[in-house]
Amino acid sequence: MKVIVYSAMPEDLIESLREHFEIKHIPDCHTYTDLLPDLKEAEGLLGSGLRVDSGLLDHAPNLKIVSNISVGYDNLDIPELTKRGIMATNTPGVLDDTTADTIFGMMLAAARRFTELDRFVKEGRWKAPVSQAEYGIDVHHKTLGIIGMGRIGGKIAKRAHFGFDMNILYHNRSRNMEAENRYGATYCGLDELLQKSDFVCLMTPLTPETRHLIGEREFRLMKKTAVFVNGSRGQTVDEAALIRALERKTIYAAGMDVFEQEPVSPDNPLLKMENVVTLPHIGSATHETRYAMAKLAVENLTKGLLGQCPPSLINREIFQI
Ligand code: 8YV
Repeated sequence: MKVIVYSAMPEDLIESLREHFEIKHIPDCHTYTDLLPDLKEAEGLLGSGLRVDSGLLDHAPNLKIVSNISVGYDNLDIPELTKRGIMATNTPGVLDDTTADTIFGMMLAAARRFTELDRFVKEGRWKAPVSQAEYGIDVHHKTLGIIGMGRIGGKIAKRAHFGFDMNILYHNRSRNMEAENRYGATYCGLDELLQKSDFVCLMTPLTPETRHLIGEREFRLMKKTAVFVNGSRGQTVDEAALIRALERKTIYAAGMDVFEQEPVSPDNPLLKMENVVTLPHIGSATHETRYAMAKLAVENLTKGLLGQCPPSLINREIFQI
């Protein structure tokens, strides 16, 4: 069976795949056209970020499984894969703590102005003890609003509750009783969360319903002192509205790990703003976690192609066909 691995992958995991499959490794793949010579015979596709829709699938008549090395799977056309009887898998669970750490880092950096003041020191502008001009705002004991209380949201709530004594509000498709019972999180509507939170943390998956979930109206509902952090996908926020909100000081600061266009354009006004912390989509990017994600993706693909149910199968109906 032929498998295409289209992202960088640790050598020991490539070797474990070679025990069962013929592997074509194309680590520098940008569009599916880079895979065209091999797609026709491929039964498995393993990697992260590639758009998999009918454009690709029409060239892959033998494909049985697409194993995504990420928890988000907005790059996959799930209905189309399901219609064609192709399994789709992702990597939930193994990146929750690391991503929650990143979110807390961004909250602290934005509220306490770490990146701005790091430049202040390195550029030789620190000439006297700091004054009010360099003060930030506290994180501890504030109200944190989490939009999207899934696994990662739960880990953010855990840190907020036990580490920072924060009051937690959340908005989600369904109630998360673990977050309520263990971390004291209170379920509320989106508008109430936006109005009451000092920190607004966006963690929803990107779906047609969450595209531009946060825009002009939502920024206006937030406090003038609010810190907004996006750890989901760039498209969940109307970035032009965010830029206006920061320019007009409708909110205090933002932490952005994701952008509408990635890699972000050097002309993006967010990059010129001192009160915005920007990261290059590193939510899960540690050696340990990226290895764990790749390992789970390999397990998903191997089980799927060897006739067992992959541990993180998204379109479970495939297995009932
Ligand atoms: C990266 C992520 O997009 O898992 C996700 O949904 O956002 C990230 O971990 C991805 O894995 C990049 O390689």
